[in-house]
Amino acid sequence: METLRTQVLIVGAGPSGLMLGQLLHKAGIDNLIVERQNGDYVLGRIRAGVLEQTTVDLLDEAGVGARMHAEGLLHGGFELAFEGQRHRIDLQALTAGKAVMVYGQTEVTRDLMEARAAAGLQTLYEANDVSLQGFDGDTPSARFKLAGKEIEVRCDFIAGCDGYHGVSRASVPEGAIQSFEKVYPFGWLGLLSDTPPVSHELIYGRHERGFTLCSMRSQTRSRYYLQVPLTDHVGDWSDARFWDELRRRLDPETAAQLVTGPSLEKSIAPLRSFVAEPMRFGRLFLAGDAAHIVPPTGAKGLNLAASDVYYLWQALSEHYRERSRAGIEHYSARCLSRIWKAERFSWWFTSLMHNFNNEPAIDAKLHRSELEYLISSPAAQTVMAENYVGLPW
Ligand code: RFL
Ligand code: PHB
Repeated sequence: METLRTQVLIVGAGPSGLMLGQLLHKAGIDNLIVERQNGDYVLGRIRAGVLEQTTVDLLDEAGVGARMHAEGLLHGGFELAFEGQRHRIDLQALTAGKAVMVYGQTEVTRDLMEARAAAGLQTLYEANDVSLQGFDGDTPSARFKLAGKEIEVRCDFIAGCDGYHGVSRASVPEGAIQSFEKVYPFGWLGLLSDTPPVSHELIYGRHERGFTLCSMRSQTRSRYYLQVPLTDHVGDWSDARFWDELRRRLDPETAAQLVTGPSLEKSIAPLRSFVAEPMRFGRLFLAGDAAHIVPPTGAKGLNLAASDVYYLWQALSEHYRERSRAGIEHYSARCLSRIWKAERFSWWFTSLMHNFNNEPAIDAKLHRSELEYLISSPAAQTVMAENYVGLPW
């Protein structure tokens, strides 16, 4: 067995792991990433599209912001659509000038991967059977197989950035962790196409046939989502069926603007609210989707991953710089305070905009009334805008 040594071992080369690796490197802290998949697979997952200002700032801090600023689209508002009408939520006016950045997770990941390679930092891709040991004591380590070879990595800390299905959370003894979970009775069918977006801002739509989201990756690339039953498969949805269904759920004016084309990607994602507490077990930290999931309606998942990474980077920097344990001790509570607020917002926005099967008639009436209140009340819109642009760290 080959033995390697690093200060921080990061499990998972998604956005959380790559962001953390870059920030630790800038702080002079040695790190190694182990990833189960290959790099192309990680880049092939089409996910988030909306970055909060604080996430943009963190990517700048990590030294990977240049292409994002050149190619990303700043959005000062979005639209809510229901009953054939669109209503703008003016984020900038409601939050004293804040906006969000539309820049795909794929691009964030690519920028981070390139920066990591340029800095000569090591990522071990296609690592199999990763197992974690000793994190409850002073000598944590990980073992895995790489091209048939057994490898052990000894480290000071392990950062579990390996997503919802990763090994890190699963390595924690059952009695030490508590999970809170809600699974929604529908999924999102996403379609990516090289067609101009139907509108210059995002449109979140409530419709009796189900929720729709019109989003984008650039002026020439669109991303659309449809609420679908959990029993549906991607194979059930030809491109033509997708576009027909989307058109039916849009107001006539928007539907008339829709430009369709062949899909580059189509996938169905289930919707879930999930939090695991606490987020630190001795020398093992969980960050990003490894510790929590939000339904995508509020665009919070990647942004929460960024705030976890920020707190962890601060905690580890303090430890190595000042031998202080304060950041490490407070890591979990700091993260969870922000996470629960984003969980609340994502659950609320999801409940408001989706069609729940067998929903009692009164619930549908209450949702409609809430939407009407929202579009008529600057106070209610301010609450929504403050959450959408992102709560402070
Ligand atoms: P990831 O991206 O899942 O990466 C985890 C990595 O760990 C690897 N891994 C392992 N490696 C080694 N050993 C093991 N045993 C391993 N097990 C797993 C995996 O291969 C993977 O590479 O988690 P991370 O880095 O925490 O990032 C989280 C984000 O990906 C996620 O929160 C967002 O995509 C959520 N999300 C959105 N977030 C936003 O902020 N704004 C959005 O607009 C937004 N839209 C979305 C979304 C997620 C979606 N889906 C499909 C879930 C839209 C959708 C449709
Ligand atoms: C996306 O563009 O993928 C996207 C945008 C906003 C969301 C969720 C996903 O709320």
